[in-house]
Amino acid sequence: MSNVLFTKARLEATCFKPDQLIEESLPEIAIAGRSNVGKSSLINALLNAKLAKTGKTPGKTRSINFYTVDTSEGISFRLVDLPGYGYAQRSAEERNDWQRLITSYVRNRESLRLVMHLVDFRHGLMKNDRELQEWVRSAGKNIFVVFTKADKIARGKWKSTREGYIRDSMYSYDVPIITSSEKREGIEALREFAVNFLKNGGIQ
Ligand SMILES: Nc1nc2c(ncn2[C@@H]2O[C@H](COP(=O)(O)OP(=O)(O)OP(=O)(O)O)[C@@H](O)[C@H]2O)c(=O)[nH]1
Ligand SMILES: [Mg+2]
Repeated sequence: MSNVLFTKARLEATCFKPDQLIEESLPEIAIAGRSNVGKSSLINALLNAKLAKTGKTPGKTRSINFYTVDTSEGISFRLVDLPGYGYAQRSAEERNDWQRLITSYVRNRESLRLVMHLVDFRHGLMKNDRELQEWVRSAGKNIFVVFTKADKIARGKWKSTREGYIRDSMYSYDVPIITSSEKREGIEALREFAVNFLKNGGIQ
């Protein structure tokens, strides 16, 4: 496949409560991960636009944000930016709201084909990442791990670092892609993966 392009992207909706979710008219790929792992930055890199708000302080994204994307391969889909987890400064009430919003989205959303699970390449899976993997799988959804912030690790160590994480009981639909939004690494490979996945219908 030649270079897959995301030709058009727009923010379709911002949802703070389960009853605000938009209609399921396109296949969806959600971006999940710990606060500050780089979810919104990766969305901007994929869309080649500054549509998602990013920030140095964790807990930047509080809502589920739906981006509608057209591609050069003739298919359209939605990229869904989820609020991060594991942000200790949050009140118990906020954490409960997060849980309710995300679990109801992931469990009930039929158009959700894939959860891209973003993991900081420096740290690998933490306890709450493993919990996420467990309950997303129990909801019957596909998980694909994407490593972020690879620019923080020497390139010569990329392969062995990834192998180490794969051996350490991590679940991923395919070999995880290593990315850096800052250095635009792995972005084209990820676009291609997403479109191929959607084309193949996302085998359960
Ligand atoms: N070095 C480096 N920093 C990055 C990269 N991607 C994101 N960051 C930084 O990490 C911080 C968090 O990025 P966000 O994209 O806002 O993270 P998020 O996962 O959306 O965070 P929440 O919305 O709080 O859950 C920002 O300061 C980014 O500049 C990367 O590839 N390399
Ligand atoms: Mg964010």
